[in-house]
Amino acid sequence: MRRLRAAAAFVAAAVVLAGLAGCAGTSAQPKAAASHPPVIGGVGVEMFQRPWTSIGAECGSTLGPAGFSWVLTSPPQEHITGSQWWTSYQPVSYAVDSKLGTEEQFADMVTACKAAGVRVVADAVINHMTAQGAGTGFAGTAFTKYAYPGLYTPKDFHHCALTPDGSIQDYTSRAQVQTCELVGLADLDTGSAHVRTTIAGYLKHLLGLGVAGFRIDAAKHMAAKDVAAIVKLLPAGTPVISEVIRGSGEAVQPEEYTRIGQVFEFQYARELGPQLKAGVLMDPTRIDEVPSKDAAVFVDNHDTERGDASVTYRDGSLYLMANALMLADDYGTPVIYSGYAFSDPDAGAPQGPDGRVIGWDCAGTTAPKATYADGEGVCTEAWKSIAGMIEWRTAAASAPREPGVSQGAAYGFERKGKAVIAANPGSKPETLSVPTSLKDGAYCDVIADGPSMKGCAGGATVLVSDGMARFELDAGQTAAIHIGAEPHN
Ligand code: LM2
Ligand code: CA
Repeated sequence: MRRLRAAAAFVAAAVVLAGLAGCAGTSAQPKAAASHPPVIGGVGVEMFQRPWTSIGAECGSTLGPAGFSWVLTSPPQEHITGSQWWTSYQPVSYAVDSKLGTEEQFADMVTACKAAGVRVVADAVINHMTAQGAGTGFAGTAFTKYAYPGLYTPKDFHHCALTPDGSIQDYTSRAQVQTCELVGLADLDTGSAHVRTTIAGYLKHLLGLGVAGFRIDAAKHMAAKDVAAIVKLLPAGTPVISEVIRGSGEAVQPEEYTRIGQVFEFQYARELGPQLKAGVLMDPTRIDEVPSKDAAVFVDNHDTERGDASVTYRDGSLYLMANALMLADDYGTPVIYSGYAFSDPDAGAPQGPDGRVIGWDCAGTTAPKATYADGEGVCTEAWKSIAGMIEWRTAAASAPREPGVSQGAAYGFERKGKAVIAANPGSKPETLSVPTSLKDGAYCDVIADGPSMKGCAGGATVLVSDGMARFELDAGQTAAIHIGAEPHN
């Protein structure tokens, strides 16, 4: 056992060293840049279906002060009309005019966010256009499927003959996944020079409006070499995060895209969520996950909260716990998710008579609620526990994650010498002692009280003595302390 562990640690160290050797280099080696695609880093938040004016306001009031580095917006381009949220994923043109706002509002949001130290990442829907056969888009552009004025004509699309209706059926077939239609969405021929330049033109336009990078929607459905060719047309250093939903046995895997940028690692939540639901937390296995530097991770996103996510806003304290554990981890770039409550998975965010989403304000929300009305914002980004954990994460910096300890359902771990977290996903109170090298004293609990710099406001503390952080945890409670959360002696 001991030998095995040592061997595993040795391999891990060797991998880390190899990684360092690859990027540290000895200076003027232009190749080094190519082996390390740009990473946006820090902590991000997906603000799903939030109008640009709402995001701009929150950058100053909430996101900047909480320490978020970037915000992921919903797709900004013109789309089909309708009340469902997913109209955003059926582009009609690349005009920045959508249910979420105008180009001017988009630019104002970017300016406001930049002023608050928050970068804007846009969701780039570039694999396809509409599934809808004909109509007029949100900004007034008339279209038919495969013909989008000023952009594309039928020759710019794959017209796959591999399935009876041209839609993807078999995910073990690379050709189907990448050249047939995803749920009937007109599939762009991303191998063509015209398509690549047109897409890059749109993305450059967004960069001109100040965005910092992109989520590449449905990246799995484009050959990695096509995505790479498009990204290559953008200014060097533009970070992208490819959405490649990992599926075992599938032809296309996330690893193919890590030379372009980070990928969303879906496996992370698939491992963490069920542990919380079962009330049995364990150290992460990292099996079937890309290396940390290549991963963007999340507890849920707009698709998985409507799909297979085990833990969502509906789970209150467990959802908070999942997000806190993700922020405490030393793996990947964490992305918090903030959407709205729904009972109908198709239901869009509340719209005004003009079809624009009305938006909501999270000032005043400081914690998860027991219940939400349909359409009500969840406001995860405004929870003081999240801001507290971003502070905790900054304090933990690059300190490694120590092996966890358990007592009953309670589980906790230290980021060596810097910070300790403990969580009780069980149904009764637990006492847990976590080994730590923090000095003795009473530390502010940043989950209960938010960032300690704001003064340990509620007075919740955790005692450290004799090399142990001693947690008393109610059912469903998470607590976290760090080296900057001044001991109160
Ligand atoms: C994504 N990532 O790869 C997005 O994260 C996901 O939200 C998108 O699907 C998808 N890819 C395409 O961009 C969403 C939504 C689908 C919806 C599509 C297109 O999850 O349900 O499909 O957008 O709007 C809808 C209907 C579906 C219908 C389709 C075509 O829900 O039943 O399929 O339109 O009419 C026949
Ligand atoms: Ca495709």
